[in-house]
Amino acid sequence: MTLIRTPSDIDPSEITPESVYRERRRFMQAGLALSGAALLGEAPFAQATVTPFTGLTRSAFSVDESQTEYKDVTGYNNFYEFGTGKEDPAANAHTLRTSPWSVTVEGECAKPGTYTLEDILKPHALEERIYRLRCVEGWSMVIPWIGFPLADLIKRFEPTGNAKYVEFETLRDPERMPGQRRSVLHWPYVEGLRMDEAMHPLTLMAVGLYGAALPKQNGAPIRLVVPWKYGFKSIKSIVKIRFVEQQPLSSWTRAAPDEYGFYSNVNPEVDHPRWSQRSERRIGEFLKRKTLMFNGYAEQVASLYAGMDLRKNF
Ligand SMILES: Nc1nc2c(c(=O)[nH]1)N[C@H]1C(S)=C(S)[C@@H](COP(=O)(O)O)O[C@H]1N2
Ligand SMILES: [Mo]
Repeated sequence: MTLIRTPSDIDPSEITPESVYRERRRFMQAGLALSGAALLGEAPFAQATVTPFTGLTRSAFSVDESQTEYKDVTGYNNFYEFGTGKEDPAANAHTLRTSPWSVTVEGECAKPGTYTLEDILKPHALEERIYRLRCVEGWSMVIPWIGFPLADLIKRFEPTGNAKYVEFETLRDPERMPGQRRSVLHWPYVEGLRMDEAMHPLTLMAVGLYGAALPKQNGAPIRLVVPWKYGFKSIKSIVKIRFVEQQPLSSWTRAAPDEYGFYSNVNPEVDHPRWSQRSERRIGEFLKRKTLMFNGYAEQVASLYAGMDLRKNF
């Protein structure tokens, strides 16, 4: 029995992320943020349930663009385990049980095992990162995530020289994930990254957004965020991390290999077979924007793909 509630135990009605967030912004502007960050490193989830994440430092990787409204970030989602409609996850994800939660680490590493969420999170200081997220369907958002670099987590498991890729799996639980009773995708949802992509400092393990724990529809209690790739690479509600030698077969590639390749870097030059990828609708805006190479993160990540044909490796 644990007396410490994890953020995902907290009913969304107990928190008002937008007002909490505004409050925190005021604190940060007053220059009082740093003391909170030190506190947070100790026991991030033992704090008052009303403000699970206060005083976080904002990562220098953040973009300085206006953030998508909280109601859209949490009300317009893709999480096929809870239905294929954009409003289905917010309506249905309450059945997801996020506590207890554990992550099983397998494959080419020295420290495989099953780790509780608390074990996973304990050594990591959380920070806020405001990232663009661009869905392959042609819409985008700007989201203030809370998390820590995936690289720091991976290092703890000591991957061997044979670990060329990392494969991730979402929970499989058809009782509580009604979308899994239909075979729209092969379950569990699988995604993967090449090791250098996984170790890139932009690649984030997220546990919150807008100052509070991840809502279930956004992939509670822990998810990946890879900001230069199409949104579907950012797998939600992760229960398995596997270090492998062969390139993983992701659920989307398996479903439609001509449409969703392994790399799935945001690339306005390579159309989806059924639509252009030249522009996108930023949710909340009226006019379309031009889609940027690597979703605007080219300066940081283009070198990962030097010498690769990005039309072939789409
Ligand atoms: N397990 C799982 N992860 C998933 C998905 C999904 O259906 N199942 N959808 C993906 C897609 S297509 C997108 S665009 C993003 C959306 O994240 P958001 O709803 O938090 O904005 O989650 C990704 N992660
Ligand atoms: Mo997506």
